Amino acid sequence: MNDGINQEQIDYFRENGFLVIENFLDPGELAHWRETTQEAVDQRLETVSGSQFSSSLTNQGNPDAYYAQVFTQCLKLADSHPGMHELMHDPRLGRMAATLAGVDGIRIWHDQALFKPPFGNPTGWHLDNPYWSFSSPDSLSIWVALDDATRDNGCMYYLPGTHKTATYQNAGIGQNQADLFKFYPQWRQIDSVGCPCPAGSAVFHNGLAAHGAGANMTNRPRRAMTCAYMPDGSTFNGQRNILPEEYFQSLKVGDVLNDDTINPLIWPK
Ligand SMILES: O=C(O)CCC(=O)C(=O)O
Ligand SMILES: [Fe+2]
Repeated sequence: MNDGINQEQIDYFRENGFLVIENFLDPGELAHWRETTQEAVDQRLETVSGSQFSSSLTNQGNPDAYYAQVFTQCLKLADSHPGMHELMHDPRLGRMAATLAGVDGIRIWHDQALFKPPFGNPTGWHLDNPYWSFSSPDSLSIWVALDDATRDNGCMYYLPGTHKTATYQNAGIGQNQADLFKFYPQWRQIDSVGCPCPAGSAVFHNGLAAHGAGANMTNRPRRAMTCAYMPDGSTFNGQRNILPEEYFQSLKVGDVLNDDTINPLIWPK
């Protein structure tokens, strides 16, 4: 694993809100991440098919819905798959995330597999942090390409620097690619940067950086494994997102989100 982060990379990330890590996984690690993620996703889809939990653990409740065809989304796979638990709890990932964010400690907010299906819909421009139960200028995610992500099959695109001017207004991932610009009309002046990623490479992005992905125009899936991170010490903002109902009910706005089972501290261990 190419887990070193140098000052130039930190500067680039803080300036632009995203950073590509080339050759993040070596070929052996890539094979292991692919196999583990595919198995965890297959298991999840089997477990939830037809069950009442389908809406919270995957977006495939109605496979014909527009959003279900943006990607197959499986959340919190580390909770149900031991191999995925091991991959996501790797302290090297935590150190990279904490270093880029410039924070002492980092917790997993949630992992999620995002498999854009063959001929899948584009991922509309959006921000991530406004979905989550804490608000932080330092939240971030890693997005690991398990297949070559290209301009043909839905690689990631970013609007550089938008994390610096983002408020918490968000459009969500809907059918209109451009809904986000209703809230941020000034961002229409910014040229997007596509980030084609060979399999095994990764991109980090700040949770307030505007991003999206193109349609998958190929007949093959574009698989990615991702993990979102919360700086240690972040506080509850009133939104439920992935929080279990009982825990959510017990929280007051401003409480520190420090439950080690739900949001494990992966750096420092
Ligand atoms: O994989 C995609 O198409 C979108 C990924 C994304 O929005 C994210 O990782 O935050
Ligand atoms: Fe996102």
